[in-house]
Amino acid sequence: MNYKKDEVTNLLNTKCMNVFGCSIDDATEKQAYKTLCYVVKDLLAEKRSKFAKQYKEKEGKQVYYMSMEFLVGTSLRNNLYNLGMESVFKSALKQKKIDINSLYAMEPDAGLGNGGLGRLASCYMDAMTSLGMMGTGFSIRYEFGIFKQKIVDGWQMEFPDNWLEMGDVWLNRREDESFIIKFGGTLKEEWTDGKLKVTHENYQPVMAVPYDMYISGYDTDAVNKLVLWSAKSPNNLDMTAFSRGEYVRSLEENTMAEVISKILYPADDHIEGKRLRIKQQYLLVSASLQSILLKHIKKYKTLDNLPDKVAIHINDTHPALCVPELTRILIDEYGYDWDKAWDIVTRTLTYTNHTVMSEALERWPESLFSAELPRIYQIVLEINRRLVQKLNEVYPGDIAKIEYMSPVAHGEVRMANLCLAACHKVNGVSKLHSDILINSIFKDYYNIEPDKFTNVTNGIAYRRWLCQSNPELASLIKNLIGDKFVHDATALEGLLKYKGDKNVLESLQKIKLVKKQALAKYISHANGINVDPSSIFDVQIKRLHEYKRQLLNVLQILHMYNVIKDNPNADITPRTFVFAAKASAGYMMAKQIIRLISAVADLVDSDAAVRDKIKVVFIEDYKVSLAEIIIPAAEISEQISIAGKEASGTGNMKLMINGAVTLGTLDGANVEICEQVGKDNIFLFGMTAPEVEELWRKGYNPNFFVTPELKRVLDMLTSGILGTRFEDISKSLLTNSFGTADAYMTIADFESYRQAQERVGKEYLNRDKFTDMSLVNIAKAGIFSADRAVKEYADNIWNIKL
Ligand code: 6GP
Repeated sequence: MNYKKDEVTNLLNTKCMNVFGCSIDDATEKQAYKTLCYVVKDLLAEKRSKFAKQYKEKEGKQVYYMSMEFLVGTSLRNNLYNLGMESVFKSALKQKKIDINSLYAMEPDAGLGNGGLGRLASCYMDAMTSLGMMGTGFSIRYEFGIFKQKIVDGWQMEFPDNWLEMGDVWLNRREDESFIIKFGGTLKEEWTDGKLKVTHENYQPVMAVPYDMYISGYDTDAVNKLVLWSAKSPNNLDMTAFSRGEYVRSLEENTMAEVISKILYPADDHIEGKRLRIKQQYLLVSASLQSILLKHIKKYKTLDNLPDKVAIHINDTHPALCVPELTRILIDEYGYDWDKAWDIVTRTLTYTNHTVMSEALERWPESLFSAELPRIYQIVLEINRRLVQKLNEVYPGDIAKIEYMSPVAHGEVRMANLCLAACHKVNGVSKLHSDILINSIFKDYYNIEPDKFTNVTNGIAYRRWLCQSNPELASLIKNLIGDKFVHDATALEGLLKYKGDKNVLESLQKIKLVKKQALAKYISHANGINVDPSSIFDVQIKRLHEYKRQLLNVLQILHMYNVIKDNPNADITPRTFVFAAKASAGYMMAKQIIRLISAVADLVDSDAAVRDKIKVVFIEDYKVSLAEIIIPAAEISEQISIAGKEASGTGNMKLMINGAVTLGTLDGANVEICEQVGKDNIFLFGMTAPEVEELWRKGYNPNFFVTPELKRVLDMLTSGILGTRFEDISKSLLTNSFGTADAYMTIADFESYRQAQERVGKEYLNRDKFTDMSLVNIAKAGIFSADRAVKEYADNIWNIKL
């Protein structure tokens, strides 16, 4: 958008006067921040209205992206950047003696997600918008997003994240577009004219109120919306009840309804089968579908063409209730018969799986499901009945297989099977992951409908992760290869011609140093620890989960500690190990691992012989805005999950595009990163996914893999040297019975990891060679852009022409 400085000043003044009754000169910092956000929101609203009008006339197909999570992070800088107005606002504010950076710093992260899948959803909203697509995200307006983490004496403590206080500036409430959602109750069945009519009675109504958040894209006419539903009681204050003394009870009912959208469940890659969670899921699904269909019918006067005009995407199984709910609405509210309704449902819905971890495969006890959602349950049973009938023809008599594939079996409703039965496209999120899906957990479905399955390797909103988080690097790249890469990430390959160019390598090193200094400053402020910016910054930042193997990293650090203790003059390249990770609140082993990291940090720091060679830092409260500080400073990107378990990873891509070299297993998208950069530009170690499988088959006994060095490290866990004795961790690695010891094969991969870490230390000494590796990583990161991924979704999954 083209605005001059004076015009921007005018906008700010007028808005400030309207909202706060003073000019921007007299505003407090908080008022200035809110004014700026409101002005930006108005600009987006104006663009949105033009875009929506154009799109309506075109009658183009649109995407609805249903996700229980969107990890938005901050929006202000991103919106200004996307509108191309950062510098004009900066100078207008500067004239008023306001530093735009201090306003940026006031914005809380919208942390409406746990990690991978939620951040991916936000990256895809950015890409859909930048590509000019009409894409709407649907989720929940959690009053409290992902908890704030503090580490107290090594323990993770969780505190509520009251993000709305400053974050609600971006939201537009649209009360008049609310919908009623029905929970519980009973069903009345009547046959009239040979047709069964089901009426849902005695239910508890909850109102779903939408809040819109605009999503901007880079250099595009499009502005999209993220619609967040909030639960509200539909009962107004009942004065009769009040006079009967039942006021408190009626208020209690209100509160119960409103609890639904209070808080994000803080668990990723595993489920919590709680009543409130299923209510959240149904609120999201039912409200969104009612709104989509109402809009569609207004425009086209029919729902027959829904699959031609609308793609509804199910982001992991959390919104899988879309399957029965869409069927229900078509039948109960729009009078379709089963076959026609099911045809529309199956041609409209698509599904992405984000994990193979069995504890994440959502299942609900039938008793809970049927009590909360009686009509939906009835529909699920009918879907199941018809499916089983069909499967009996394909696999006659193979009861075990049919049961395995059924949405309802053994007293449970299984959400993944519901998606597999209904969605016309199903995808994994990296080549390896998609292969694992069709060769193992979804194999039986794949065998009957192979064309349904496809892969879209994840991608990132690289303009946020490179251009905005690391403007220094972006500007160097622009100077070298021009600015085509800002639109088309594959243009980054142009950097390859600077391989071995001394000047360029020096500039890259200088920029890395600046970003490392910035992170060092943050660490000194946040942790009170001084780290040396000339040491290697070795970074593992992601959720804490055993399969991600932060533990492997820590064990190797203890080994380095021993090497230095044995020989204080050992040739060890100084290293700063940075961790940041939230553990799901009830995940005890993950919390123990955080405690171990803190204990190792203390041990290393308390030892004069070691502290100059290694530092261990656990930065609290990992979130999008913190990642934006850590990632540009990273030199080694730890992606060390047990092969076969990390579906893709996206941090690996963000780190790569900022020049960090991956130290990783051949897992998830690491495989494709390796394909891109070649084996010389990545530090690989460990077993491959088939080797892991093979070892399980043969029978894995970790004790056979314990080397003398590792034995020494493992003994330290329980010797008391760490202050605390980490018996649980030690046991989980070595002595669990029933063959479950070391379920993530940390011990089997240790030696190979140790050697890889040794290589890292050595190769870093040749700074130009290492920087060359870094350059290749930046140059080859283009394929991992969300623009590419979303184009693939449009082509292969949503059937949308761009
Ligand atoms: C994550 C996967 O663990 C990660 O590998 C992937 O990159 C990301 O999804 C995006 O695809 N999974 C989740 O966040 C999750 O909750 C149920 O899966």
